[in-house]
Amino acid sequence: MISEKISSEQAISLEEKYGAHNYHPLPVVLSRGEGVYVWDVDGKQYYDFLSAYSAVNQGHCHPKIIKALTNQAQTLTLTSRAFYNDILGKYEEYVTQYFGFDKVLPMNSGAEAVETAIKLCRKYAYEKKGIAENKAEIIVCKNNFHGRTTTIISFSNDEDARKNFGPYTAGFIKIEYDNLEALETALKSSHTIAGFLVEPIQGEAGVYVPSEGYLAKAKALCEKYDVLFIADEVQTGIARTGKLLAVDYENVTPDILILGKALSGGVYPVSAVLANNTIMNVIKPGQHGSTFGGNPLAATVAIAALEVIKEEDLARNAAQLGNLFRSEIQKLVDSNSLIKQVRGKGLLNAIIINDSEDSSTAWDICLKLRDNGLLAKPTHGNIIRFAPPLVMNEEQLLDCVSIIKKTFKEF
Ligand code: IF1
Repeated sequence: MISEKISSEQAISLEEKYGAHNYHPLPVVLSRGEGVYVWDVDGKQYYDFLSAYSAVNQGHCHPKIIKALTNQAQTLTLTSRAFYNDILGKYEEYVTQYFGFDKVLPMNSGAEAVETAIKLCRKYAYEKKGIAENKAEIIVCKNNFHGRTTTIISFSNDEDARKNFGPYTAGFIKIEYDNLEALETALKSSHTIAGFLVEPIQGEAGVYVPSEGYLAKAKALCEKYDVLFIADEVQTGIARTGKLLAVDYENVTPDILILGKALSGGVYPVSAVLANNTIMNVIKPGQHGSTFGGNPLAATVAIAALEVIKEEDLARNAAQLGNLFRSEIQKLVDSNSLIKQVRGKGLLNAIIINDSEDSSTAWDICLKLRDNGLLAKPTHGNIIRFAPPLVMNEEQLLDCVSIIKKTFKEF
């Protein structure tokens, strides 16, 4: 059954009939991926300019990561944490030293890691700061995206993400993103604030890069008011923005660091929460966990995925190609009234289409880009995200730029 070839139409109708309609995918049916390329069921080749929302930074099916996966998969995939195994401790040492923290709490999805960070922050507030039980508040930013669990959408202001999923979790204060005054006002407003949870660049909101110095000053304010600075680098981390972490641009060390997506190179769900002992040691046996969290397969894959980032110097490549991409697209902005702006850092970029949020222009452009051999997808209405795998080379990037220019000319 699975091995039988299937047409695009068949694949789409099966999903329509048997799958929940929680997505509206671009009409293209992929069957193979390698490096910066994906192929559809008819063998047509595309550049992948979404990278599975920045999960395949290392490129599709990276040989080193696949080898690690297949070897471990034939040896030991899951022990649960009821017992020790010979992989997890090695991974915990590797990943904590890689990012410079004392400890890691391994989870699976990004949302699970965000939930874990919220629980850790609250528990620390009660047990180390003496905040009254159930009174802890966490400051978050408007237009945030941290995942899809009930608690996380409780502090979302995206109606699609939160409507009719109530009742909502309490204990969150929303402030303007990239606004230090708003942050200080919130920090002053209450003595029960436990943490500030922030994306170093707001991805889903449309790749909003905050002002220079925002992250460093926000961290300083958190220190001043003894509040934990929690960086959600699920999308911006793992070299995507041209540094290992987006916070590295401002030499900010978060109190709690959240990772996911490309932590596994898109090969397996792997996420992680990192913190130092004073914070992480508030978690005692039996107080948090997950069946698959930190399993030998995930741990082996994550080590390989992180080694690739260093061995292939993907942060530097992302920084260089990102500058080239934005300077090339800027020429298009200057010459084509359809594009208002290009923005981003490293290879996390977006272009803003000169049309209303609810127009289908961005979608129509993505359909044309698909016809021209490049896959991308709008985030909100009129914003198209461009995030290719970080293994792309200059020739491929310039080829993509010419596809984008050609497509916009057709509009
Ligand atoms: C969808 C995009 C959205 C994230 C940040 C945590 C998570 C994500 C900063 C949760 C996940 C994914 C989820 C996916 C679309 C995509 C996404 F910006 F990356 F494109 F939605 F914002 N923190 N982002 O970006 O991680 O539980 O998904 O592993 O839900 O539609 P997850």
